[in-house]
Amino acid sequence: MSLETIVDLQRHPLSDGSFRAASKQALDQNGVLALSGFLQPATLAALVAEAKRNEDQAFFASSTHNVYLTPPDQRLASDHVFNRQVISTKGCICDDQVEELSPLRQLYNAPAFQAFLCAVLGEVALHPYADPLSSINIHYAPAGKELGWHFDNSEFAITLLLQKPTGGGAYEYIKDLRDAEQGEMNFAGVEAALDGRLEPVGLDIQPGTLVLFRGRNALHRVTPTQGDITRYLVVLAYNGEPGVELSESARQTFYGRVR
Ligand SMILES: O=C(O)CCC(=O)C(=O)O
Ligand SMILES: [Fe+2]
Repeated sequence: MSLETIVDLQRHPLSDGSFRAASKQALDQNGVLALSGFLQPATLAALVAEAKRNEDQAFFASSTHNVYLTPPDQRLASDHVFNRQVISTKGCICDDQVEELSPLRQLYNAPAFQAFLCAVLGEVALHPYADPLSSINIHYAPAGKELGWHFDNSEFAITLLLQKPTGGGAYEYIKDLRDAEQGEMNFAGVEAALDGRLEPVGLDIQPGTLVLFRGRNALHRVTPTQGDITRYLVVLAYNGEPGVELSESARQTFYGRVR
């Protein structure tokens, strides 16, 4: 299957210099880039069917986690913001459960797609996660399920919304809330966010939209789904360096296993 049967390249000419420049500018300015109608309608329909077919394999998170996706720090009080627990209940299937012939694998590996991402992200090359679970995930959020506030392990993430619920399921974020590269955790800012004293930005997108976001320093969450249409969302995860694994605590929380 060629890339143009997966991606609407008329609307989103991934190899075009000015398209790349505009995309990079949007990402740098907003911390998020949303390309609507990215997936070709037939591919979107095939991916919804694929997600549905494999829904019964999903693991649903049931433990809590801190926003940094790390184990608690015993030296800090249990009510310290570092140790504050939030709830994630969404389900997920991992890379090793994504179908061998899925268009998601073709998109993930396509040189022209990766070259576009590199140009927009300012990376030299992209590498899959070194663990067998984390590169391609499909998330499932039926009624009442959510993804709690967190910062990503990875610098950036790419998502594709496949199916949008009637209500809820909204992606919300607060940009530049910490500076992980400088070791700045910004406990005061995170506490303000968790207490609802900072107004998050909401991103309202339609199925078939590709979203690229820098989630390492932006606090973000997905609100609980309302109604009986399950939210289906794909995450395509890459790293700027080879050999990186998702942390074991994050894998345990979201996959229920580490391998
Ligand atoms: O479901 C989404 O839109 C965002 C997913 C996300 O933040 C994550 O997988 O870390
Ligand atoms: Fe995230």
